[in-house]
Amino acid sequence: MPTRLGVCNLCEAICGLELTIERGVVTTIRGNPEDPLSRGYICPKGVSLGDVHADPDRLRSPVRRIGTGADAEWVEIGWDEALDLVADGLARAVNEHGRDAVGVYLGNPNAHSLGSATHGIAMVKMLRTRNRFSASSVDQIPHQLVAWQLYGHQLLLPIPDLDRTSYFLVFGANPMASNGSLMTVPDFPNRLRALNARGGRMVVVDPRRTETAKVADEHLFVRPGSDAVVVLAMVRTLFEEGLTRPAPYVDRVERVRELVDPFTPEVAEQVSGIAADDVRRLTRELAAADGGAAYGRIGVSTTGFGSLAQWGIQCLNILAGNFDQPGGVLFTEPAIDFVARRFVGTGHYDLYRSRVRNIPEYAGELPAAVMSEEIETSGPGQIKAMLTIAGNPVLSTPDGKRLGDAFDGLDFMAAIDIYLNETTRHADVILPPTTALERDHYDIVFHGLAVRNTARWTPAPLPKPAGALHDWEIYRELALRFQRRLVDRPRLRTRLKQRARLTPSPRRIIAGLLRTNGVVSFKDLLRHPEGVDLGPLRPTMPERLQTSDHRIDLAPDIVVADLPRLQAWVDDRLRDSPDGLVLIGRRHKQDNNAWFHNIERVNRGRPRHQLLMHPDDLAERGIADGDQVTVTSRVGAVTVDVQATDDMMRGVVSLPHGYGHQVDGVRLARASKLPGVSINDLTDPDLLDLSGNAALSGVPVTVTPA
Ligand SMILES: Nc1nc2c(c(=O)[nH]1)N[C@H]1C(S)=C(S)[C@@H](COP(=O)(O)OP(=O)(O)OC[C@H]3O[C@@H](n4cnc5c(=O)[nH]c(N)nc54)[C@H](O)[C@@H]3O)O[C@H]1N2
Ligand SMILES: Nc1nc2c(c(=O)[nH]1)N[C@H]1C(S)=C(S)[C@@H](COP(=O)(O)OP(=O)(O)OC[C@H]3O[C@@H](n4cnc5c(=O)[nH]c(N)nc54)[C@H](O)[C@@H]3O)O[C@H]1N2
Ligand code: SF4
Ligand SMILES: [Mo]
Repeated sequence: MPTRLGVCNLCEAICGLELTIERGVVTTIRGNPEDPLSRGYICPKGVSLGDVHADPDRLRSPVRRIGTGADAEWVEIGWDEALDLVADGLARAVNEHGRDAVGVYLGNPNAHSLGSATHGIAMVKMLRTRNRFSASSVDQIPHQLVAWQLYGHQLLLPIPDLDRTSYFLVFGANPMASNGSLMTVPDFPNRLRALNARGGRMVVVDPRRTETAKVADEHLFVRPGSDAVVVLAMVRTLFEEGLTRPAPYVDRVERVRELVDPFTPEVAEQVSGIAADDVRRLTRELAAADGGAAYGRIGVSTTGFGSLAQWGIQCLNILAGNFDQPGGVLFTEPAIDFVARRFVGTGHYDLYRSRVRNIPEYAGELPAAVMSEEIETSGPGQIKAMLTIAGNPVLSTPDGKRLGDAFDGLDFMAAIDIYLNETTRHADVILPPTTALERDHYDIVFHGLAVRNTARWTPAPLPKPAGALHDWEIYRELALRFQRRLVDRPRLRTRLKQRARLTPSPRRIIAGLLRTNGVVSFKDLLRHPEGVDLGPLRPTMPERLQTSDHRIDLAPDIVVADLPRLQAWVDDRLRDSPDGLVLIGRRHKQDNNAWFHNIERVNRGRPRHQLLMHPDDLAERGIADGDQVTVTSRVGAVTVDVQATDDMMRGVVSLPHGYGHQVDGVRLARASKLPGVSINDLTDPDLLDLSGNAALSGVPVTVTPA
């Protein structure tokens, strides 16, 4: 049976695959045991990748919408007509209302497509709009802002050395379900087993006893949104107990000591529910470990104090002597160094602000949480036309329902997407690119965030169908056609440079980048399609720092300026401890953000859409397990089944994100069979971190019988 090697691009674990292909159809997918990073691991979603390719509901040619709402009809059109329509719609908005009249949202799969890295970024730049949004601001902007401030580049992120650590302290992440994030770690379950086998420990801090918490040595419940205080109390404990061991290239350590002084373990206990003694003990354990790593992920970055929490976690690792140490946290040395090469800029903050609410930009992006108001509010700079690329923000961003309504008020909307869904159904035209198995892949992003240095070039395992376009070809065509229609075009020299950047294929770009980097050649990668091992993470400090003086300022002004707001939040809670319920999200192994719910292989089995709630919280409200409840927040209400479980902390309820596929009675592919509601019809666009990241976690709600 013919087999081909492939790669799964669904999540950050980037597992290597072995596909059996019969007459153009993928019949089985296995993990590739020869892959030096994923070592044969695969999860249920990876097994189903062929189902996306074969899915009859997937769009295979451009479609144009005729009519609106439930009466809308979708008509297939040719590529030339479709690209012209989109270029016309976007250019008209700019010509009539100025460049900010086009809004663009980049969804999560962009991070997993080589074409989006090599050509998508360039196309978006050519739109020259300030109304740029992406999934980053409902995800990891706090990490990026802190990395930029401490290390000089927003993507220079220290990665836990999971294969050698002896103490792994996890805040707000569930790698048993998510397979790791900002820590590419395929085969997390086995790597964890190895950690245990060498006598190491994993401690999980989470408001839910998650799949990861259940296999941890210890789990501590934490009140959502309070991690910043816990982490700063740990930093304070390091000082108090004389456990700090900062490297010589770290500045302003004394300033940090002063700043964290108000955040005692006792204060942390009161706001978080974690006992002061535990705060002290965890600190000692982390500091005493021979290679310890503190790690915080989306559960802490999507809170009102995500940046302070991420800063605190960096301080913990740096001060406890775990930074740049084997077994601690280290920077990667990817074969294509996107940091040193400035594939994306170093980072910037508050160069301009959003028009309606005056929220600072971060790195050229405005928060997704301001998208609706920028579409709805008339005046100069209003978004009149929108382009979404591989995103479903109606389900993924706060108050998504309102965003869907806002989309209907646009003059024009286009989507580059492989499905008709809650977001793309508002578009006038949808442009579907080839899918992951039909395109070449090199992971510029996630090799650079992985627990081991590896490199891998994967030629497309399936051929490009006749008449199809790769995403990078769509970006190129769209960019050029758009620009041709502009009244106010850039100078010829700029245009020629842009065109030159869009011309070569991703394959040629990767070959070129590898040649100049000299770590591993493109030829080597062609000879080893399973991937090339470049070894474990190594100390690189201080040379690797991207700060101008090659030093770390541990108390960056932008970040510490948010401490008074945290103090006020703490004071509030110390005055009257809130007894209301708060809502958090969750991920399941079988879910993939806001899509994949029509892939039957992963959606058989028990329903998993329920609101999870502690039995005592239910009893208090006279609600029984399995009842229907109405969950209400400031922005909306949803009705959903409830499931009693003492895996939830008291006072905290949980819904998965990416559900709620039945919109206004419109049947969206087969996904509409899946029950559930959208958590983001409850999340509040007013709740933001300093960085503009949405505080999706810890949203105040009430729960009543439906
Ligand atoms: N409440 C709450 N909300 C959250 C989260 C949470 O934890 N809680 N998580 C947030 C996070 S971390 C993220 S990253 C976002 C993700 O949210 P989004 O950025 O909206 O991304 P997805 O939900 O993955 O949607 C992917 C879209 O891309 C399309 N697609 C899939 N593959 C391709 C492809 O190859 N090319 C193209 N062009 N399109 C493709 C799919 O059809 C789908 O429409 O959600 C965020 N929203
Ligand atoms: N199976 C699957 N895997 C995925 C995805 C998916 O949709 N499905 N999405 C991918 C994406 S886009 C991302 S960004 C990553 C995210 O990867 P992870 O960060 O591992 O994501 P989650 O599983 O949502 O874990 C977040 C955890 O934070 C907890 N939490 C919520 N609020 C708080 C809080 O205030 N404090 C603390 N300490 N914990 C809190 C939640 O209970 C949850 O267990 O996963 C990726 N992998
Ligand atoms: S863990 Fe699963 S979804 Fe993630 S890359 Fe591996 S196979 Fe794909
Ligand atoms: Mo994400």
